[in-house]
Amino acid sequence: MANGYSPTQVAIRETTKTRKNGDGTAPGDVTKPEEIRFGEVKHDLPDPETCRTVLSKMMLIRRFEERAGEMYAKAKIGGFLHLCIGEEAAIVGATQALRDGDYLISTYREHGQALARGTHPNGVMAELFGREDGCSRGRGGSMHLFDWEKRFLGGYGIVGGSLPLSAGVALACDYLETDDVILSMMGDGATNQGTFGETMNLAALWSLPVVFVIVNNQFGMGTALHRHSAVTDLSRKSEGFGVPGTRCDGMDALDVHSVVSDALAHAREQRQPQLVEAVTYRYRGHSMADPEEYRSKEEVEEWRRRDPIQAFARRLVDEGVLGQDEVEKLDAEAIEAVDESVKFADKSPFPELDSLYDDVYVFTDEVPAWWTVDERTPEVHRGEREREAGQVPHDLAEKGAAYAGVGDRQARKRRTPTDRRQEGAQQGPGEDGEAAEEVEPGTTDPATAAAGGEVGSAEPADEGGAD
Ligand SMILES: Cc1ncc(C[n+]2csc(CCOP(=O)(O)OP(=O)(O)O)c2C)c(N)n1
Ligand SMILES: [Mg+2]
Repeated sequence: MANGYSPTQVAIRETTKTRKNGDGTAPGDVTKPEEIRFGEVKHDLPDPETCRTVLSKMMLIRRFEERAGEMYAKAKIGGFLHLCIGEEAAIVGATQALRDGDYLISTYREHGQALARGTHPNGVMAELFGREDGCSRGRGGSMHLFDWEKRFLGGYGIVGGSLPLSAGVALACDYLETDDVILSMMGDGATNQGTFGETMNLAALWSLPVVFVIVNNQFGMGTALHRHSAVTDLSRKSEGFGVPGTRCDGMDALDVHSVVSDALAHAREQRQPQLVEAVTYRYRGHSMADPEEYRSKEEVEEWRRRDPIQAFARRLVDEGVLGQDEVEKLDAEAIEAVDESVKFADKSPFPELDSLYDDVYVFTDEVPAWWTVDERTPEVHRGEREREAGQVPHDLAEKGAAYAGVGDRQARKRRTPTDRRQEGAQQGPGEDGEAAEEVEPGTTDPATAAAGGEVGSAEPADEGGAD
């Protein structure tokens, strides 16, 4: 398609063709394929070892994500799951430009970042499974991978929420008089958050060593870029705040690597923040529950033809760096590593219920857990009573608190307003009494029906929720 758009997007453009974006472009000028030069060779190949590393990392991410999707379908993974299939070149190209001492922070779509940075696939898969051997010890799940050794400061569930944190880390790098830099990756949707402007302003004002990378996959959930952002050339969005930006081909790991390397060098040496927009595409839905009604199959197919892994592998074979058999071997190794990670995750135990309050930064009388007292005083010190905190979830479970009996559907049922009314009626004013008898999930009692609800239907929101 001449303009790089699917029929759906063209149709949308037709209905809005008199409208101009805030940057003066028409809504259809979003991708500017001629500027990005998708599919063109822009850089010479690096040395063979680097080529091999880049290709195998992209393959590992692709195979890992495919398998994670399957594991989600088998209910091995709960909560939300956001896959980055299609975005591998943006992720590997950017992270390969980092030094070991640099920091990386990302969004909830961050499995690829963790793997690219070197977190073992076993630890990543175990985290998705919510297991003790996960890289966040099973507490974080898909959206909150973390690996301090690799200086990967995590996924983050709040869109734009990681941006101020990255400015803080950059300030710390300066404060500690290191020449470390932080790479702060976000989605296109995050550029509409207030935190975007606030962070750009402070980063420029305080000359912070941070490089922002926008992984522009062209959608914020089901909303296309030109429908959620007035300025669609996202590399220009930070300029007014004093942070210069550059655009690159997010389907070409070498282009991303080149542009991000320059930005990192500038941030490191000149102590000036930089922004890079990598234009890419996500092949899969926003999360696993996305019916993808906002785009056509043809559009996705069109982007699949620019596949970053296939294109890179083809080039390596064409230029004689790798034989086709070696490409296949690397792919087989990626599959093997992912198979192994699934076995590892399956064997890893769930965290002990007693450890529920470990590492929680809260201290009240009700929740004795991790607290911050002056370690020089004679009172209880951090860690001394942590293990006792396990009694709390047991007590809660005995009282039938919501979620306390993990795995027991009946116990997980939230109490509805009707339940509470029934309890109140049984207890009578000012009396203590046992809770009302539980109503079978899925049954409707007259009072609830009148209020338009169904007793026992309020399961914890999973993928049916808004995310
Ligand atoms: C502050 C906030 N608002 C809304 C949401 C719900 N939400 C989750 S992902 C998302 C879209 C973000 O899109 P983008 O930044 O482009 O990242 P992508 O998912 O494409 O990687 C939204 C609105 C949220 N998590 N946080
Ligand atoms: Mg996006």
